Amino acid sequence: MGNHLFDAIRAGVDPHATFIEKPDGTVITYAEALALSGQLAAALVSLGVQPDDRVAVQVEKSPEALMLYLACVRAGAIYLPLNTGYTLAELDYFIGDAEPALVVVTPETEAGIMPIATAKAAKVATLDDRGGGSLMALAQSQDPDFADRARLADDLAAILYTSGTTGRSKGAMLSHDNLLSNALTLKEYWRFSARDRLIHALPIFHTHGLFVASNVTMLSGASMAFLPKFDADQVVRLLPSSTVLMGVPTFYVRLLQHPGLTREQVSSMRLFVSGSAPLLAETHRQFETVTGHAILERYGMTETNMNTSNPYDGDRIAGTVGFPLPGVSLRVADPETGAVLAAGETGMIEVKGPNVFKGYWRMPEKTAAEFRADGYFITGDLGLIDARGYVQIVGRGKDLIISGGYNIYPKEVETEIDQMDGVVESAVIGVSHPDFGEGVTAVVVKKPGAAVTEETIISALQDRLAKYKQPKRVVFVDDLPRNTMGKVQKNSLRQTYADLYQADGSA
Ligand code: MLC
Ligand code: AMP
Repeated sequence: MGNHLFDAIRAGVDPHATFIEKPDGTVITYAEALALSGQLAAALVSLGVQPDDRVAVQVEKSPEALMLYLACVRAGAIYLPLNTGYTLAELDYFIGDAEPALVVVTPETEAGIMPIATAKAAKVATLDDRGGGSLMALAQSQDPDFADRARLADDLAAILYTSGTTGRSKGAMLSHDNLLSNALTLKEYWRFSARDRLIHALPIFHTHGLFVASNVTMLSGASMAFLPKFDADQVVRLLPSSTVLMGVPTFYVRLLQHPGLTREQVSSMRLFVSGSAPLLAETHRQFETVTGHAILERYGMTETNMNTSNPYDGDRIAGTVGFPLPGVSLRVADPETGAVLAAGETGMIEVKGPNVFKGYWRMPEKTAAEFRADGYFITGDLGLIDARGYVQIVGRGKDLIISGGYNIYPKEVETEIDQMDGVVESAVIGVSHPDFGEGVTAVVVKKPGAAVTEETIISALQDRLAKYKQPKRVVFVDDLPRNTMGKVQKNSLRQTYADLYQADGSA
C-alpha cells in the first residue's frame, strides 16, 4: 500500500529537473526537494507525530515551508496551514479546535504561541524563511530516504479553515484524493507539462497557492519561480522566462498599472489564470488589449478545490467562470426547496464530485446542513448556467466579503466591534474597492456622547483580527436600516456607501 498523493507526485518528476527558483537565483531540484521533505517527515516522526495527527503551521512563505507540507503528506499527518496574518487571539481558536500534535511557527511567534500550544498539549517547533529554525535543525540530522507512511485515497491530507457559509471558521477536511484528483484534472485541462515555469506569487496557506499552483506544478514535473509574495515589479521581470501565472484579480489590476506589462514582455507566456474572487469584465478586457491574452477565470472553494474553468481552447468569456471541470457535476437549485432550476435561472450553485471535501472537522451537524440528500454540496454562491453552458456567479447567498482573494466573515468583525465601549451595534459590509475588489467597511452606531472614532475602532482591532479583516473605513450612523423583521438591510448600506473608495481613493 502506498501513499496516495505523494506516490503520484514522486512518479511525475525528473529528480534532476529544476523545481523551484528563488528570487536570488538559487535553484532547488526535485531530488533536493524530495530529500528535504523526507528529512522533515523524519523530523515530524521523531517529534512523535502519528498518522492523522494535525500539524498546524503558521510560517512565512519559503521553499522549506512547501517541503513541510510534503513532509506532512509523507508522514501521514494532516497539514493545517494558517494565514500568516492571524493574531494570537485567532490562533488560540484554531489550535483549540484542531488540537494539533505539533505547531510550527516562526521564531518571532514562538514565545507567544507557547502557552496556547501547551494548554492543548501540542509541541512547538520553529521554521524561518531562510531555512533556519528548530525544525530545520532537527531535519538536518535525519535520513533523507524516508519510508512514506501508507495513506489511502480517503485518508485526510489537510484541514484548511474557512469562514465557509455561516458561523465561526470551520476546518474543511480534504482527503488525499480530493487533492490529487483535482490537481490531475487541472493539469490536463490547462495543458501543464514539464516545460512549464509558473510564477508563484500567491500565499501557500490557501487552496489557490498551495493546491492549485503547487500540486499542479509538481504533478507536471514543472518548475516555478517562487516569490515570497506578490510584487508587480518582480512578476513583470519574470514574465519573459515564464509560461504561466496564477493569481487573484488584484494581481491583474496591479499588473495593468505597471508600465512594463506589454505584449513583448509576455511573449513566452501561454496562460494567465484568475480565481478566488470575481474578476471584473473590465480587467479581463484591458488585459487582453494590453497583452493579447484572455485571462482564464476559474471558480473554486476551500471545501471543493476547483469546480469550473473557462476553456483552454475556445472562448474565455469575461464575467463567467466557464464549464464544470471533468468529473465535477454542477447544478443550480432553488435555495429554499432544492428544486433544480432550468438553464438561465439564478439560484444556489451545488456541486458533487471527487473534489468535494469530507466535511467540517468535528462538526457533523454543520456538515450535514451543507449537503443535499443526494450528496451535492451547497456552495453558498448564487449563479446560473447560460445557454452555452458557461457558469456565471451572480452573487453570494452567504454573508461574506472577499478582499484581495481573502474571505472575511462580517459577523466575526461585528462581534469584535460590538464589544467595544461606546458602541451600540455595527454592520460590516463589502464595498467596491479598486484594488482589493471589495473593501471591508464597518457601519457603526455609537452611544450618545461616546468618544469612539474611526481610529479608536481600528486600533482596538489590531491585536484581535488579522490585518486583512480589519475595516479599511469606519463610518458612523444614527441607526442601521432594518426591514420589518428587524434584519439589518446590508444591501441598502452597500448602495449608500458604493462610492466610498472610489470617491476618496483611499486604500
Ligand atoms: C494585504 N492587506 C489586505 C489584503 N492583503 N487588506 C485587505 N485585503 C487583502 N487581501 C493589507 C496589508 O496588511 C496592508 O496593510 C494593506 O492592506 C496594503 O497592503 P499591500 O502591501 O498593498 O498588500 P499586499 O501585501 O501586496 O497583498 C495584497 C495581495 C494579497 C492581493 C497580493 O492579499 C494576496 O496575495 N492575496 C491572495 C489571497 C489568496 O491567495 N486567496 C486564495 C484563497 S483560496 P497596512 O496597514 O499594513 O499597510 C480560495 C479558493 C479559490 O479562495 O477559489 O481559489
Ligand atoms: P474560500 O472560502 O476562501 O475558498 O473562497 C471561496 C469563495 O470564493 C467561493 O465560494 C466564491 O464565493 C469565491 N470565488 C472563488 N473563485 C471565484 C471566481 N472566479 N469568481 C467569483 N467568486 C469566486
